[in-house]
Amino acid sequence: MVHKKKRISINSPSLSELPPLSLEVPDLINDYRHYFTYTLGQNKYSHSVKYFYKALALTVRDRLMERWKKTRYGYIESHCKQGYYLSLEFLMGRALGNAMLNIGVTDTVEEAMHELGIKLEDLVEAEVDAGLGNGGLGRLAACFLDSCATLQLPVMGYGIRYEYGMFRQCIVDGRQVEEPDHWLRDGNPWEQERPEFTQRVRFEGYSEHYRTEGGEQRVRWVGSRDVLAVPYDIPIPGYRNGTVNTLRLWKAAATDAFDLGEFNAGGYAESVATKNEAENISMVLYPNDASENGKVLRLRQQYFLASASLQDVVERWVMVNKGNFSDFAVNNCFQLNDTHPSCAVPELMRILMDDQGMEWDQAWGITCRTMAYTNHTLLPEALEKWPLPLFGQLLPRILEIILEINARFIAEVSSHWPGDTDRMRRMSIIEEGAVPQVRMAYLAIVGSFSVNGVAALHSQLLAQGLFRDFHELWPHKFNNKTNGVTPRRWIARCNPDLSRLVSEKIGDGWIADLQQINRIAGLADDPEFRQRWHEVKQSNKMRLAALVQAACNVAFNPEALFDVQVKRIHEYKRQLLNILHVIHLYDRIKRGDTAGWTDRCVLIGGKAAPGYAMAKLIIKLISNVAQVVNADPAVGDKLKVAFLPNYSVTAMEVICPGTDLSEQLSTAGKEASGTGNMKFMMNGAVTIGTLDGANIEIREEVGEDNFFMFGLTSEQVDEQRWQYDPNAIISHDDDLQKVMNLLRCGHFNLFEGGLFDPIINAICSPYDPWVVAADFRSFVDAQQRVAAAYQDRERWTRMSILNTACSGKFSTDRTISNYNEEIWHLKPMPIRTGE
Ligand code: 26Q
Repeated sequence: MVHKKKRISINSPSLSELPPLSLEVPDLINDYRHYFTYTLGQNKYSHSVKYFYKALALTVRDRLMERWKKTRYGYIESHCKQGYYLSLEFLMGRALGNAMLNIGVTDTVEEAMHELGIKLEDLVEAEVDAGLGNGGLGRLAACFLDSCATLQLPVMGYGIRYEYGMFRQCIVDGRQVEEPDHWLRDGNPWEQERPEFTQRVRFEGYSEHYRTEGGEQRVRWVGSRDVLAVPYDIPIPGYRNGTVNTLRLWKAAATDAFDLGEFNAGGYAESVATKNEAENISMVLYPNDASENGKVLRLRQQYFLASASLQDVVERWVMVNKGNFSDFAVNNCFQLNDTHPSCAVPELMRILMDDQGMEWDQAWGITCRTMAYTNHTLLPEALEKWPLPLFGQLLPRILEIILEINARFIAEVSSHWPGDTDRMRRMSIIEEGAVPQVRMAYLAIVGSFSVNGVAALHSQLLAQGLFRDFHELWPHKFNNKTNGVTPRRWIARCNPDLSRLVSEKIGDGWIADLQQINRIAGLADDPEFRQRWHEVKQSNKMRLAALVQAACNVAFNPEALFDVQVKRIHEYKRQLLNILHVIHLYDRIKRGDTAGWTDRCVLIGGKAAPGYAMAKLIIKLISNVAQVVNADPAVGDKLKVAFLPNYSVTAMEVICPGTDLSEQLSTAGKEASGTGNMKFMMNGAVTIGTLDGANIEIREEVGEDNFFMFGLTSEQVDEQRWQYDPNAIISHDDDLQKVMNLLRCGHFNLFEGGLFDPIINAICSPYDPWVVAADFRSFVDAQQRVAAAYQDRERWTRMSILNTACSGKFSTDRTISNYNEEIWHLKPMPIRTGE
């Protein structure tokens, strides 16, 4: 099972030295045939598209392999500083199209397939998404890897190889039903198992203090139940630069059968059955995008990732540096994607002290010089906490280290603010209470040299609110890194027509340097360019309309305004506000108030956490409203509404190019950044949005004339709270009153009385944290301005062009350059090509 110890020494440097593989059509065809026939055992009677896809994936993968090897050699031989992105989620989506784009073989492969009578697009469509993430945080990790490889930075991703990714969402009778996503069923051609780098991760047991033969005090973790972590490596190609970085995903495996007996007095079969307990760790991704506290399996996952990854890095370090750690901190940096991997802080302490024999002070000096923490939420209820007793049961040695970190930290607070016991209580990593809790964010802050938010407003609110005390103590740790998205997947790959048009005018330098796309701003007033821009948008809208027709059986007319909101379903994201506006439009049509009407197609999509009842009810309301609106002949083409099931990375690749209006409606001060907003902007959608997260920076870049802003500011939201009276707002607003009446009278739930009462009550509650009613008027007015703007096609097209033109800031290449210049300090590592 574990081949780790068995090594043979073969001195044959030429063994792995081969000439680079050809990218010419005939050679691609040859390799394709070889895989199809010999590796996959297919023949002329084969019909399953899966094999046709797989043969191509293997052909393309071969072209990554030599670059991958060269990249690895480059990093090893230069002894350069390396970065590690630790994340419980990597929402990669499909790999084939992206790999072909990045190594520059799309056209030749298309030609090769054409000669074989195969349509490339059919094969690309046969790939399943790697959906190892919930939403923004997971997709950000995937975009970051693309940019690190494109900037040739030595960064490795570390994550978990979940057997089941994000659930598949079906809509049955208007309600969400979850189905398991067994994405590995047909194998994964992009992964390479590397059992020789297997690590052992401990759980349970207890810690034992002992003296070494030399008389030193040491600690060891004994009586533990261990789990093996087996790495699977996935290649991450940079954009046309020869670099191929690595994403290493860990799979949990039971230690071999002999060990099982030790814990199990029962029989052999029972013993083997306990393998499940170990292997469960990497079985399934938790589908909550706000923490669901207290699930021990989740904590197992988190420690499993942190421990396996750190042991892996330290093992490589020891191999090369022979146990000399003096340069470890200058040569390694770990970026923690939220608090989920923050066990990395005490785990590195444990490895350095217990395994490597270091003293506390030296280990601590190394740890808090190598860890950096990114926060992704402002909602206090989403801050991760673990009950101390549970923590101590599962990870006794780790808790012991956390308590020591905390004791030393509290001493520091006390010397900084003598006698301020209230502050000590507030800042303690351990929250007091009937059941004390470990505050993971505080652990991450104390153990890191950098703490960042993900948009300007978010970082500012962190420093003034959630982490105020820490900001006062260590202002130098706090910084902002505004999010981005990769322009390779989110323009070049998903919008080929737009890419061609842009490249025809300004060349294709924008793909690796998105600031260049600003050069098309000068063409916004060129009638011919505008016409072509409009034609591209229309053809992308037809593609989206086809998707909606197939998935929802609703006919979207491409002449209408395509109004889209896709993201996780959450009260703070206010899909409710969107549907209230839809009901308002429906009401206007029924009243005959349609002078100067703009036809509109509203698309809403996103998954609800399976246990989040309110979010699920919002999906049901959207579905019911859609049904009533779409079936009403009096509405006709004026308004169409659809809920798109199973929103995913791949769906977004069709959605964002075909969108006119991007809905970014979060209550101000609640959305840390948002990244869907950036994908829409890049593809020429205009935003209607609140002053929240990165919306603020989007508006700054594109100018207020090309952005539809509405709603309260985050300060106003906070002030409102004390005097918030939604019922007064409703009674003073005829439009809102009519909407509420339609909801109350059961117009959208004729046979299920009271179904939407929880929603009605939430809107009418003076304690509604999301102040939906407060922003209704402002939202409807902004939508009216949108409708008027859309009627002026020239004006709208100009706005659309300017949105794309001004999106340069939101490339993850910029984000990653900021991380590197201000946090990581890694040197780009060019790859020697042409050897
Ligand atoms: C934690 C503990 C237990 C179970 C689940 C979780 C968990 C899982 C995922 C908690 C949070 C998440 C995901 C959060 C997320 O996606 N946040 C989003 O991050 C984006 C990238 O920075 C931002 O753009 C969004 O504003 C933010 O909501």
